Amino acid sequence: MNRPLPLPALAAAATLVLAAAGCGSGYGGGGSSSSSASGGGKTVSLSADPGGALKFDKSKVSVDSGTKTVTVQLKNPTATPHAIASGSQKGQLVSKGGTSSITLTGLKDGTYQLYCPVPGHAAAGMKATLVVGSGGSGGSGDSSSGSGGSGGYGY
Ligand SMILES: [Cu+2]
Repeated sequence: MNRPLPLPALAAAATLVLAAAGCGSGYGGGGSSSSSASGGGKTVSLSADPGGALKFDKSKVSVDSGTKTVTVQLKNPTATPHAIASGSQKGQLVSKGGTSSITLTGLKDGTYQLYCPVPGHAAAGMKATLVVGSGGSGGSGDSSSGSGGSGGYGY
């Protein structure tokens, strides 16, 4: 009546399931970070003006043409809180010794505005331009004039 259970087989099956689950989650996390490293992702660094002026240490940072992912880091050596932002993406507000960063994805050749989102700072000059490619005037001109024209017709 008692059928002997194939214990070693059960144990092996359970081990396989656990191993598969472990691999799935582990590889998912690793995949995204390795793709940003191998997929042309770049990191550019800025610093808030060490003297306390409301500006960055550079007004322009550039990355190679075709770069789709850029991590922008802002170091803040001053006691005034600052952060880095671009468009609607805002990095963490940091004060002395901190680094604020954002990662911009899906970029095309062209120019992107970087700024400090603290009220008044960008207006006072705390901003910079991220250039993807060689200035990108051709590329960005294409897309903006194209969509403007079709928008008019659509209405
Ligand atoms: Cu600021």
